[in-house]
Amino acid sequence: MEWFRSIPKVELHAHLNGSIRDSTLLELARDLGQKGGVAFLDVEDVIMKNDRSLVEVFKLFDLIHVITTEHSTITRITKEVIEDFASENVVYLELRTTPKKNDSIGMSKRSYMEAVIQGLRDVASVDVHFVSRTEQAPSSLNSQSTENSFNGSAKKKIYVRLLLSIDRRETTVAALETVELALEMRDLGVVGVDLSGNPTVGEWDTFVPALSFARQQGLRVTLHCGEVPNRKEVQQMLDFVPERIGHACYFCEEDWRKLKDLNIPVEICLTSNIVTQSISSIDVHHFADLYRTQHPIALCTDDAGVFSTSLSQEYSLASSSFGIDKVDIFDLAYKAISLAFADHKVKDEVRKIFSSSKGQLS
Ligand code: 6MZ
Repeated sequence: MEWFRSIPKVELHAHLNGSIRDSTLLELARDLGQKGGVAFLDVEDVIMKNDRSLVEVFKLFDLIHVITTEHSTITRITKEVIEDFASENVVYLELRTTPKKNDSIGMSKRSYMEAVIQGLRDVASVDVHFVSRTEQAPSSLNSQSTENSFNGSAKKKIYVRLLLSIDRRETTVAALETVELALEMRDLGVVGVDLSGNPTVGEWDTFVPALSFARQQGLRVTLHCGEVPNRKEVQQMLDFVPERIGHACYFCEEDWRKLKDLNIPVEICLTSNIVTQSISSIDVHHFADLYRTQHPIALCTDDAGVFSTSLSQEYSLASSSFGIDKVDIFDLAYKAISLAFADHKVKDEVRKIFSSSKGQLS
């Protein structure tokens, strides 16, 4: 494991509320339990459970969202999630989260995202670079942004970019609101939008206006695709030609052909797919075929907290399950850089970090 931790890595599919440390989640649940907000013992059981079906995972997310409702909590978990990824040498992180509106505590989608940005600013143990487009463009949100560009310090560095998720429970109007917010927050490192949430809920047509608008405006789009069997939706999603998709568990021959013809990169979440039983066992995972045929792929955690994994563990699992040696594992991690939604300048910087780490191969 030590070697897998030590190499630089790129994380492209990580949900904020799925990546919370167990210790933090338990602490927050205990606090809320004392206030009578949840029954702590029940919550503890759910949080510490190891095997979860997809249905249970979405129940858990509803519970997590109750526990993490406050702005200050969103700021705290963002800070910790960044620290955790940086501590295992993730040098570029695309973090996704669903902006939430909650009138009872005065939370708007924008104020939710401001709490996330505050979490990025609060990280002190590593240098966080999260400004994407220009470091001078003034906007109400980015007045402190230049402070977070790298300035020659010796601290560990992590580039962070954000994706705003549209939850499949949302309406067309709510989805459009998220895209508008993403556009307003480009100067703070928002590079794209994601469609996620319980895959058995919602219809593709509901989200097309928002996703098309995002694309028109130059945002990148990634979709959770084929996480449950849904032939028609997989075809519709592939016809949309997103810049990336996540999962691709329930694909038929024709879907694979289309995906490959269109060269759409796939975010691969091995542990998540096995734990939720979307894939019956690692040896039949589609990673093997995509890797062998050199299709663009990136190993990702999905929900490091919920699935008790880390990006290092995902690389280690791929190596041991599919017999990939260190040189090729390093190469797999390196190739994920080109699939990032950040601009070329950032990707070049990340490539430099990889080049200077090549010594770790010997
Ligand atoms: C689909 C998922 C997911 O956005 O509140 N999410 N959506 N499939 C998955 N595979 C297991 N894992 C996480 O993070 C949690 C939210 O991300 C989505 C769900 O909408 C979940 O509520 P945020 O930070």
